[in-house]
Amino acid sequence: MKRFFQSSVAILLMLAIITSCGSSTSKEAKKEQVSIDTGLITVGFSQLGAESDWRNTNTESMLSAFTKENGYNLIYKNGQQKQANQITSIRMFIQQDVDYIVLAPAMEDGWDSVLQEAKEAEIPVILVDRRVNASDKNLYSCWVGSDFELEGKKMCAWIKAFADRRGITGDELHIVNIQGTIGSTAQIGRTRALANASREYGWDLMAEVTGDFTESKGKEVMAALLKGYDNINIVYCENDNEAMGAIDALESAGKRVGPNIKNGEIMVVSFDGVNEDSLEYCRQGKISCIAECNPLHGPRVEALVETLEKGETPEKFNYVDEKLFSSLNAVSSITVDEKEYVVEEP
Ligand code: GYE
Repeated sequence: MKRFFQSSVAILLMLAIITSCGSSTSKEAKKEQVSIDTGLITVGFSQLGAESDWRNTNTESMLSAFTKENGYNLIYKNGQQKQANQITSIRMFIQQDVDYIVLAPAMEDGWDSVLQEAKEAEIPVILVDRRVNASDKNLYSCWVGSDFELEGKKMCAWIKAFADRRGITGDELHIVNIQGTIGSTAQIGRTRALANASREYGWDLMAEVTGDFTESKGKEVMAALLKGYDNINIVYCENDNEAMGAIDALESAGKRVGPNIKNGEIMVVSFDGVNEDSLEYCRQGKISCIAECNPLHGPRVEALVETLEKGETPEKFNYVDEKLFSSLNAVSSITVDEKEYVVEEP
């Protein structure tokens, strides 16, 4: 493996200043500072942003796996939810001749050229969390993350079972989807699962609008949806931060949030299960169901690097197992693709 960039001892790189991250908080800028020590494996990590609790937990997991004690120089860059920033970071990693590039891509499309550049520089790329839609799968060595469509299918199976249990027919479910960042794997999978279930069960899926995975946008979008539709009884939020924002908007508009849709409550469901506040909402029944999305990928990515260091080929696609949380006792388990999932306490 190449170590040529590491020949000088402890070069302090103020990377935050070099690239266009004017909006970085000082905390983020601090995370982006790095000192390069000789003899360690250098990893450039392009994180897509800091939009959610999931993301922040994921970043922490990466930072605590790729430490000097574990044998790594980690160059962390926050892309601020912009693909252009991530492409700039990857080009910088290539110039610095890092040993590995880890990419958590904002969206799926548009990575071919920069991945080709990394390949020509013989730097292996590991994808984490979301995926890329590359013309050639050999442009990256492997991926680790969640099955986002499965998460969505589990959620829809839960909604279906819940509605059946309460004697609510499909056409009585008036749903809005507050989507994640458009074009990201998490959004594509979760949206597809809901659209397919709506078609299959005759649910009234009235609107799909992006909340960009943030609390503020979730709130804004929910307020707008309430102006457009007066019969919403299910809000499918593609992450917990959006759900927190949506609940805020619903309550500010005088709506009651909860599972008793027959009695006029509006049911909120979401994804992640990382943030303590949303888990608490789930315990209270304010969020009726959460499909877990596990962000603790640091050690998993490190294990993939170790495999590559040994000259071995890791599995191309590495999925993590995830749960389903609800405090309502109406549904104890659901089955998706012939596999049973027990609904657990949040
Ligand atoms: O669900 C959301 C985050 O890609 C799995 O991105 C990730 C999603 C996660 O912003 O909270």
